[in-house]
Amino acid sequence: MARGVGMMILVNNDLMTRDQATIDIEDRGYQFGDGVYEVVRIYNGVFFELDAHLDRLERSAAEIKIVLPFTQEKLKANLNKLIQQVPVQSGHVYMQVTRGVAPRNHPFPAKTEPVFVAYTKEYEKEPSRSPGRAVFTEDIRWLRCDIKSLNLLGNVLGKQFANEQNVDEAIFHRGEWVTEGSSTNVFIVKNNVLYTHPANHFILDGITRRVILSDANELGIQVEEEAFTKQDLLDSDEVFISSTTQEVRPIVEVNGQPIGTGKEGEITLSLHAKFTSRLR
Ligand code: DCS
Repeated sequence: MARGVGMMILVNNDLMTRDQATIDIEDRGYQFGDGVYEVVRIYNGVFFELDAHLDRLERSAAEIKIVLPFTQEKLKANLNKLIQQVPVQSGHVYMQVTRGVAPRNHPFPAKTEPVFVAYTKEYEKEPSRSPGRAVFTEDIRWLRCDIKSLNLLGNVLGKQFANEQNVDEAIFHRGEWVTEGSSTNVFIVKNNVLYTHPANHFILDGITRRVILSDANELGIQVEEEAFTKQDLLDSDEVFISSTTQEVRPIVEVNGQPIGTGKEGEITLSLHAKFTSRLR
């Protein structure tokens, strides 16, 4: 990331320039990945689904026994200060909280203050939502994928694998069962029924995923939160992925095999249209 002039970082309750923001070498986020994070989209200068993201941040933190060092109200006020200082038209805010700074030792330190950091990014161009391609790869992550943890090695290796094959996403599976993408949730459509993995410890319960499920209900699309296999996915009529940054993105080829007609499907299109209509 460029050290752009005017880039401001929120560190706990204070706004500062990037050069002023320093991270201790014994921050547990740095040494253990001991922390959690969120990415919130900004459309037309406004946070999208901020409350849902802040609730999830609090939940992720609580699951690893970090108590946020401020109330959600205070955090919201701080984030608003951040985008007042550095206005963002279309982009996102990244935020993370770590357990804090202490001499390196696995157990939680007796006393430590969590360290919170947030900064925004303005997109130079809108993220692509053109039909994408994916590859399957074994889900080697731990069994608490519901926690939005800073430990992203499995995700990073998955995305790198996809990049090396010149495709857009790695679709994880445990044995035959599809879980989610390396940074997205995965949906399939078969005979006009929308399927996605249930929100349990095998996946991150995506905020975009929740919006899509509610939109599908409103559109009268039958929804089943049910796990499906790799073969189900290959045999489906439509596949799409969802995330804060990629919204609803059609996947038209997996492991070199075309899905359905090989073009963006109708249900995918209608769900993206519905999603976009929320942003007006
Ligand atoms: N699954 C995983 C593993 C993710 O990392 C993400 C988001 C999602 C699903 C989708 O969740 P949201 O709909 O709440 O975004 N990944 C974020 C990330 O690391 N960068 O951008 C989004």
